Amino acid sequence: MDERVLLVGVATPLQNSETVEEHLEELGELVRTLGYEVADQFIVNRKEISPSLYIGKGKVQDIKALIPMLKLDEVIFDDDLSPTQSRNLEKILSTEIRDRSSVILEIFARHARSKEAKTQVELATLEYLLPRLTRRWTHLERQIGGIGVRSGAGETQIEVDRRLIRTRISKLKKELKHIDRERETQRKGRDSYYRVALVGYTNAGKSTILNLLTKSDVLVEDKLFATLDTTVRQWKIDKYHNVLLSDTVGFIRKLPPNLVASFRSTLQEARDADLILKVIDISSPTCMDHLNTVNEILIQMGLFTLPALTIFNKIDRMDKDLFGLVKRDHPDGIYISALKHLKIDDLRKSILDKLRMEEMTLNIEVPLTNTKAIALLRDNSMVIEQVFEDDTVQLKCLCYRRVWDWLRQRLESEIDVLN
Ligand SMILES: Nc1nc2c(ncn2[C@@H]2O[C@H](COP(=O)(O)OP(=O)(O)OP(=O)(O)O)[C@@H](O)[C@H]2O)c(=O)[nH]1
Ligand SMILES: [Mg+2]
Repeated sequence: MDERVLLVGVATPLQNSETVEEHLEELGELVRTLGYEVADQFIVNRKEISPSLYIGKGKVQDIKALIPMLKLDEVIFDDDLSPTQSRNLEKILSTEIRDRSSVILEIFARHARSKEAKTQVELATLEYLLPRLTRRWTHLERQIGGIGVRSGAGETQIEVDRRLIRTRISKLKKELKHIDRERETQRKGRDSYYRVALVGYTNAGKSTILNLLTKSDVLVEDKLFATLDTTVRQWKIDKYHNVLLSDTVGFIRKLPPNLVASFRSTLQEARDADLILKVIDISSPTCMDHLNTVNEILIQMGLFTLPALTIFNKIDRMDKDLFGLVKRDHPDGIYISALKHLKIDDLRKSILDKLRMEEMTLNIEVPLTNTKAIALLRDNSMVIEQVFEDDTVQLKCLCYRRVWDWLRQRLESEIDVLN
């Protein structure tokens, strides 16, 4: 039978109960992604967070009374609990206590397919568990079963477990470095492409857009964190340009920080991008919060200043009033439906406009005997015209500025570069 859970959120002077309700709604989605059943929600009003119990003693007793009544298997808090808070709560409630981070970690673990994703999730899970070993973690322990850690055991055992975990963490970090180097090698040779990265909230439609534009078949599902690995595909955006489009792991508010850190290399594709496409699901009533979260994570990753376009997807099922509001604040946004193929040409044209800003047209004359220079130009730019004269060829090429810096140096040793 499905596990039955109670979701708990805390409204404070800084966070009103309406916001908390929305956050619990989302936590509910996360929990359902794991196949659990949400029995009820519980919102507590507090002036400040209690360091020992997170919420007040009286409310803890109220929750305790609900456990047999609602036949609860778990109580899940929307915010991260400190190791002390979760330990104390577990003692009083004698049931499994979790927080949003541990739910997200479990989803990631279930959806991880590649070795890289698995390694990243295991690392994030162990870092999350390390300070919290004094309790039982039925679900997360299953994920890391391999190393024989028994949390919730006696003090000496915990010391042993901590050591095991630390050793494992450094091993995983080494493995990730290794995978990172391999990825670096793959990335070489992609320099002469314009690189576009899809980023955005989970379930916004990133993979759907990639599939539509590049005629691929990346997994698309109406569930959170369907994609964990990065996919890069070529897209012929017009007659002259092939763009590299990448799709990667989605974001969500309150994403565990060590998860973001572990997925650094997966997100590397976005780091190397010439253009970021922020994909927002405009059919969600909280789409503006999603945009804020996306921006915050981009700031954390140091990517906020990269050229970007904001794409509002799913216009086929949006609320007309919300559309008016969003459009007023984001007149430059691109409004599409990837599923219904609406306004996709707007998206293509906007990307092309950005691309052209990074591109220059070169006219270069090369002696026909200089095959090396001709090959350099052909490999690193797009030759759109060639006029042969007696013993030279006049090439008209399109080249990205960042490529030209490098190409120019290479060419200078071969020929006189005029412009
Ligand atoms: N109505 C509607 N649904 C869409 C649209 N685009 C995508 N979807 C649906 O939204 C759900 C999520 O789409 P994905 O492409 O998997 O989303 P994603 O951003 O890749 O999600 P993650 O990989 O989980 O981060 C799927 O059920 C899609 O069919 C759209 O334009 N309109
Ligand atoms: Mg996806």
